[in-house]
Amino acid sequence: MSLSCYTKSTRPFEGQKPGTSGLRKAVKVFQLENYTENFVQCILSAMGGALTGCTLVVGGDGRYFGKKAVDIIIKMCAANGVRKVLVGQNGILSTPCVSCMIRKYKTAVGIVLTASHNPGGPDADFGIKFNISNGGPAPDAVTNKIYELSKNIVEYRISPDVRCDISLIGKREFVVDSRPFTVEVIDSVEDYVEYMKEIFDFGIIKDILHGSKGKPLKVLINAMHGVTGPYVRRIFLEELKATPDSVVNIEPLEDFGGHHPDPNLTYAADLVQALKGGDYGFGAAFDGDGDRNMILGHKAFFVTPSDSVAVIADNTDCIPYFKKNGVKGLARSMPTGCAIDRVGEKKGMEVFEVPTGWKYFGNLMDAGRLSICGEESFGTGSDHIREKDGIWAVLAWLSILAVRNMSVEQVLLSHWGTYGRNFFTRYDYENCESAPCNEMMTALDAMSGDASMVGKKLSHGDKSYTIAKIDNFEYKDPIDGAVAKKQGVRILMSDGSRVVFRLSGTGSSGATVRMYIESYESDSSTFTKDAQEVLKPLVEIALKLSKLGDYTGRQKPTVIT
Ligand code: G16
Repeated sequence: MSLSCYTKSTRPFEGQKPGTSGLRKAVKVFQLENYTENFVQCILSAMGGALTGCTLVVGGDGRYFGKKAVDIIIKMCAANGVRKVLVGQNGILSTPCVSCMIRKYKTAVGIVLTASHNPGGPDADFGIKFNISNGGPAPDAVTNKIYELSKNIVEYRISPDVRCDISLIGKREFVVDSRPFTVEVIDSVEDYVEYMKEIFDFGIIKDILHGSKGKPLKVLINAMHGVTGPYVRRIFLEELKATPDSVVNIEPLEDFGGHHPDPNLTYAADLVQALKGGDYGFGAAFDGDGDRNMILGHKAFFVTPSDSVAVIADNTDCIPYFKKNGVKGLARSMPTGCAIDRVGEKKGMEVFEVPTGWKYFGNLMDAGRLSICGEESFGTGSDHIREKDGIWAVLAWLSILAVRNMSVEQVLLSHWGTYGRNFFTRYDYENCESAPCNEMMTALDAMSGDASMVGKKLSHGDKSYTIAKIDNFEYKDPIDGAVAKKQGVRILMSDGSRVVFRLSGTGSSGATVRMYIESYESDSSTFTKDAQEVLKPLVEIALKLSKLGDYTGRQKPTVIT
């Protein structure tokens, strides 16, 4: 029997503009009549002719409203001419896994249902992200097109009788408007796990976990009730045979247990506490959708994400994937600490500085100029897929510890010994009022256009810095020439220290101000100092210069990393 399609009338909603990584709003907003349908139709319409007969991957981080969204997407794909939908069992697929599957099955596109590290549940956030055929987040040109379509949408297409139980693995065949339409529910972790086994040598990782060459490395992996739970179970418990107490919070929950699924020192405080106890040599946590990671060593020795990617870039000989494919170039987002630049310089490799957003790495990878990249926002990854990848980062670290036979702290000390240390911190002021934050950014932008700022001396206590350059970061993609303007105000000091201000593009309401502070030290006596202590004078200078406290009314940040 052929199922019917219907065209439903609708009206545009304001603000369906994708941010740094997809459209993120409160669940209650996505639940408004036609809100989700409108946005999904705009994604499908933006594909134009590529839509007909294509295969689409869909899945997400398991948060509240995910299953409902999968159902809507299946029904709308059926009515819009998509040939096949590949969906993770129960709607579960990590963001890196979606990227892996788009590439493996050479499907046209993917839709990821996640608000990443934002809290989940009926009163929290939801998100929809569109990934293109290289497996990466849609670039600005595509998301702008989706946004433009959303402003004028008058109807969407849906086939309400396409019903599919996504808890059961297997293929369901339908005929919709006389066209064949397939939904295939697949195991959420298998393809990803197989790929990780190709990239890494699981044997050497198993060896350090079990101490075949010395004392076993005791690890604690915290999935924070996000999507990585099933992946952690399969990889760490079943493949690497880690002891059951090596993993915690591996049941995905629709509200992440009421927590922020954000792997940083504030929101993953229980991991930090557990590591401080001294029993573990290695700790890691992931965010809701599994693309972010935090790495800790013995006694909660914190590896900044900026250092983490630099260390991986410096130790590629420990990872079979890079031994086989070589390393073509390195990159970081603009606010990320510059430690990786030093690795690139020493190894004679290109190092790219792109705006915040993983989507900016995709073209460089596709062009064969970039292999390893990272962001200060706890994102680390490589050209094995086109998303950042939390579990990949942990397996990379464990490979390095195994081959080098060192602790996390020893790896860092040795790295700083070679390259010097880029001290880095980020202050977040979350959920501020938007208007004054915009005013602050406008004032900083004006400062960046004021030539008299260059050469200005700024002091706090006995520390002084001189402004060498101040601008609002602009990026021209070296591959397609696309230009991204006003990506954050950078204040570059004559000694290489940096202050950066930008507004987050991932919040669901209000404004979040991010202030990034970095300074470089080559004197080894400073390497073990506390970053907050070293950076304090520059923090004070940045706060005074920006008048951040006056604009936001906040005397303290919400999160410091
Ligand atoms: C997203 C992007 C990242 C970006 C991060 C922070 O991560 O994929 O590339 O660095 O947001 O963005 P912002 O500073 O604008 O909040 P995720 O993990 O949220 O998808």
